[in-house]
Amino acid sequence: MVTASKPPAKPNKFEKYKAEKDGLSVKDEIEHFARIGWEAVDKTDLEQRLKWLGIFYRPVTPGKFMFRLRTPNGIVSSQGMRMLAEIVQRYGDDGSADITTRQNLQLRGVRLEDMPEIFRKLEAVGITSMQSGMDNVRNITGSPIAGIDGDELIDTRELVQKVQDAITNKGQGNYAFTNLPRKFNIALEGGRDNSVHAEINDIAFVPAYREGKLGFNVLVGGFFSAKRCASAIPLNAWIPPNEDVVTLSCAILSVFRDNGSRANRQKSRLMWLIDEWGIDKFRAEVETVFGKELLSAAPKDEIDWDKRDCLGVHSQKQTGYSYVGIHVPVGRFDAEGMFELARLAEVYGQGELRLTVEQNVVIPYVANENVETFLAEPILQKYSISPTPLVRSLVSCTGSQFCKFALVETKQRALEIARNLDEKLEFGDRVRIHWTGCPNSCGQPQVADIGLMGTKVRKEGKTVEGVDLYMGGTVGKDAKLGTCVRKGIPCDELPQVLEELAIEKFGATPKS
Ligand code: SRM
Ligand code: SF4
Repeated sequence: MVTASKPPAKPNKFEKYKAEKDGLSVKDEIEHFARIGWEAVDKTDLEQRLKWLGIFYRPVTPGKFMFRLRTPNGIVSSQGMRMLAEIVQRYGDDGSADITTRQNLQLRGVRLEDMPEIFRKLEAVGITSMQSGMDNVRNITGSPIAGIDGDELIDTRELVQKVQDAITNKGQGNYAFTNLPRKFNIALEGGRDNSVHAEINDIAFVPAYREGKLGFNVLVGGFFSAKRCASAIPLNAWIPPNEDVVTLSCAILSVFRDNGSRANRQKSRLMWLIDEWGIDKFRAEVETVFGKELLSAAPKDEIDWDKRDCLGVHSQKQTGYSYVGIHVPVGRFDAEGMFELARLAEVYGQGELRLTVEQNVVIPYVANENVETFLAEPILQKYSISPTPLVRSLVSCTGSQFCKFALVETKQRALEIARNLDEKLEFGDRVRIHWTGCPNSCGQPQVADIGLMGTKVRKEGKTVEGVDLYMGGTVGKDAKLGTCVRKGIPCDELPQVLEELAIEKFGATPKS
């Protein structure tokens, strides 16, 4: 078993329990846990270590677990989606699924006693949940239209899968990377529009030509946390789009694992280590583990487009085919919706669905002559291909319905406000609103035109739900993070505030 080579002077409580027993080891106990029932499971195993398998105890709904999968590059087979729908369906009103801001899926209402069977079923359809939570590498993102985008530079699908396989030992679990100092995000962009939000990942690979050869420039250290948000910075490295991507990812992870701070968890993300060492020393340490010389970065990358949201019907690079982007409001769907989208992918496509970081779905390979029939499918009334403007670009984290960190309810409120404003106002351009229930920033308010971060506010002698307002986030080419421009807006005043903002800053006009 690999452990941190630099024991912390004063380890935090997470480090103590990780040192006692690696999170991954609960894999061998899952049948036992299922037999004894969740109430009898050791508290740390229940509330913490199970996250190594993607099983999240929810204090808000005890006994009904959240189950986080891995969907590398956002790809799910229709067979897999149907299997997931069956799991969700079994839990009746408790069962639902969320598309996450890392183009991933989380199931709701899952019971611990069912987990052994669920794992067997998922293995049969090639889905893993291994190392999807806590101090692990999260779902690895890539362009949702990889391999079908006519303007794509590098098809990242295979590489993303390879990086995931290396880190998780092909989904079986890999003790080499289960005791990182903190969570870790990796993204591989192959398109021109920075679909993955490269700048907010601990490692991002972005396409770049070096001496006429196409490969990736490497960025490191991007992250959000309650105390600090930082954009990724250049490692000054370029690598070809081959196995080197896997080797370099593992090298960076090893350097982080062995040297990252394990004392204060607010200072444990990769950027803190880069700050401590300086980028040159960090690069040199990575190069040593990488085992060969790192080439310097290409002078510029190829991210030169605005970010696409992929909704609607678009021609593929394969002649005669289109991909169809389908909007799933704030990423939440039920078993019926999952079954239906799986069916559409099978009947009209090639049995594959893609997920986006905007929490939506793409169905590739719809033959052009079938697009009209496809669009007449009843499920597209619920999950539209052309939703109203604000709803279209709405993103939201989980919020207080299931998350104990949440200071506000998010998804339902986000939708209600956006729908009402869409009814009142006419919008020219898209306005991207991101909601996040607390400063952890899972809903990425800093990348939005309008970011709303949950907080508590005093109003008329009472504590009520409110938000801090973020603005100025840009995506795509030259993406930059937005900042907080106004604090403590009570949620009941928000519709008015947003209406004024939409008119003054985003050119919206009242509908007559
Ligand atoms: Fe997150 C913790 C949900 C993307 C930063 N995040 C949590 C937990 C696990 C807390 C908990 O145990 O309740 C949330 C689970 C709630 C639930 O029941 O769903 C949670 N995070 C989510 C998701 C589901 C939001 C969503 O609705 O899409 C996203 C799952 C992604 C995935 O598939 O793996 C999600 N979280 C993010 C992102 C966005 C991203 O990766 O682009 C961030 C900011 C980027 C980053 O990490 O640098 C993010 N989540 C956090 C943090 C703050 C990390 C830090 O360094 O301080 C926490 C708290 C923590 O780790 O201590 C957190
Ligand atoms: Fe929970 Fe906060 Fe993340 Fe929202 S931002 S899912 S409330 S931890």
